[in-house]
Amino acid sequence: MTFKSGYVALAGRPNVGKSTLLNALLGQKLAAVSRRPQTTRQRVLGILTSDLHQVVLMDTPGLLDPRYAMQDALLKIAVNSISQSDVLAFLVDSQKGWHDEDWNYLQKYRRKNTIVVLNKIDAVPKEGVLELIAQVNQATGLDRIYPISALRQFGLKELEAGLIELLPEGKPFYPDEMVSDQPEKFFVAEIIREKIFELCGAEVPYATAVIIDEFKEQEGRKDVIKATIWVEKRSQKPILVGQGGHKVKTIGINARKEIEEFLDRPVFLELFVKVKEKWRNNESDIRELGLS
Ligand SMILES: Nc1nc2c(ncn2[C@@H]2O[C@H](COP(=O)(O)OP(=O)(O)O)[C@@H](O)[C@H]2O)c(=O)[nH]1
Ligand SMILES: [Mg+2]
Repeated sequence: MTFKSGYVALAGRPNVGKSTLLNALLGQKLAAVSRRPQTTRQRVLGILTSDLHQVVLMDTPGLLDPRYAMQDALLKIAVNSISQSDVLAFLVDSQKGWHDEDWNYLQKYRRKNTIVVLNKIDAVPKEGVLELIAQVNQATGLDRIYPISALRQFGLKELEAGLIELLPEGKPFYPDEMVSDQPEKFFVAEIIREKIFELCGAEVPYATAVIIDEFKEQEGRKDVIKATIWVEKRSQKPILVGQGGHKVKTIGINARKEIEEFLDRPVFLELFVKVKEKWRNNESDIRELGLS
């Protein structure tokens, strides 16, 4: 049999479960997941390789109507990923049903090979899922519709088989031991960002960017990681720092545990909180913070 390999874009509106699906398909946590929309800020690659195929999954920021410069940059990343893909896997949140917006984005970005993934079926009664499949099929004319739960890991085998079926024949793009194209440093920053989303209310997480200033591996000693959490207003700094530094300390402890799991070695993590006024509205700041 000939080897098959290609790129699959996991795309859809914010919060439909794209990052959760990437992690579930890889059986490893790569992408930051959160209950809030717009946690994903970069294209994250996850590479699934077997003897017969290589599926290069691209997690992407959510499709939305951009309201500020950072959202413009995010939408561009998503649209570029879709245009580079061999297969578009368009995710829909089954709990929310099929919306006009899903239909609009699907029409706009549809590729020759497009499948629809109905995620979160664990939260919907079976009849609801069957109705949704019929509805999506009628609206889009697509018959490759996969009901899954990324969280509970239902339907993933069928989905994976469906993706492989659509891959073009070709050599692998990456060595078979490679799981992502991003360096460890990137995932460390993502883990810290995820903890900020978990621990800080409302607006602040969206106003933050995490930059790893130092990542030093040391023979026989713990690795040293120093990171800065950038916020965009003076008033946001005390919210992140907390009473007597309590908040940033908790972010640090939670992040360190997960970073150690991810790297499979002990680390020393130091966090700083700094202000860069209105960075989300400033294109050069967005570039400097590595977001475009
Ligand atoms: N019930 C349920 N929740 C899910 C499922 N997949 C993802 N979620 C939740 O949906 C939220 C958004 O997930 P995330 O992967 O960050 O979505 P993204 O914005 O599309 O990347 C998180 O709270 C996830 O735990 C699923 O299959 N079932
Ligand atoms: Mg995401």
